[in-house]
Amino acid sequence: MLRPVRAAADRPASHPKASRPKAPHGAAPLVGAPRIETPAAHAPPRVRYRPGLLDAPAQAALLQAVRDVIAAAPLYRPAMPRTGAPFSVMMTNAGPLGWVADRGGYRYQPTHPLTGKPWPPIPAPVLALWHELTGYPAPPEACLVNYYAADARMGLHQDRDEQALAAPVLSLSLGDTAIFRIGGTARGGRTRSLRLASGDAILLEEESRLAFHGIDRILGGSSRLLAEGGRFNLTIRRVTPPHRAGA
Ligand SMILES: O=C(O)CCC(=O)C(=O)O
Repeated sequence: MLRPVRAAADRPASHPKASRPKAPHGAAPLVGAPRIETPAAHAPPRVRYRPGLLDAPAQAALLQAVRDVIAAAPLYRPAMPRTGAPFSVMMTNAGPLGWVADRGGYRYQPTHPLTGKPWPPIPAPVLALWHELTGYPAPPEACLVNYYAADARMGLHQDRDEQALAAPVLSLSLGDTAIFRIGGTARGGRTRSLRLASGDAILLEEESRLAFHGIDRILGGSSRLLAEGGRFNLTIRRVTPPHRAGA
């Protein structure tokens, strides 16, 4: 069961915006981000941050959904384009499209790279959260599942393999707390960090949609949700613009 949105407390260029973005459904803007009136490419923008969005039953239900996805589409270790260096993070996907990385590059594809099977459907609770939090008029097409063991990390990067850059990116955390780092839309500028604990959600949208972001480290043992330890992150994205997909 998902905890309801609290009503009152609740690759191209960036799009700087002077005012705070409106939160969907009258929810207050999310806390945890400093007010930045004129975000520049080198400054970390606001992100919508929902600490504790998912209560314990909702986390358990989402974890079971993740385990079901993994049973159908096993976690595998992607590799960096060109060098073939392995990621420290393991990945799988749900949805009509999955994000993959290998020597051939970064891309979306409809099938698992090892099994050749279509990715399983995006779990219902994930679809519900997407619609509740984003207000985007089309469903997501990709739910990337990242698994971080205690020593895994993810370097600063932009999410820019999608054509639907007007759609937000929703990120959900389960398990050990992660130190999330976010900067501006240009590499090398100021960054700031945020702790993402189990049940937290963030949205990259508007001026933060193309912000550089990554995971510095995992605080091993900070959650007991995963028996094996570590952290799952679900990164939920619309890949194609709705008019092209007919959605
Ligand atoms: O694990 C996270 O919170 C971030 C994941 C991420 O940046 C990505 O999958 O592109």
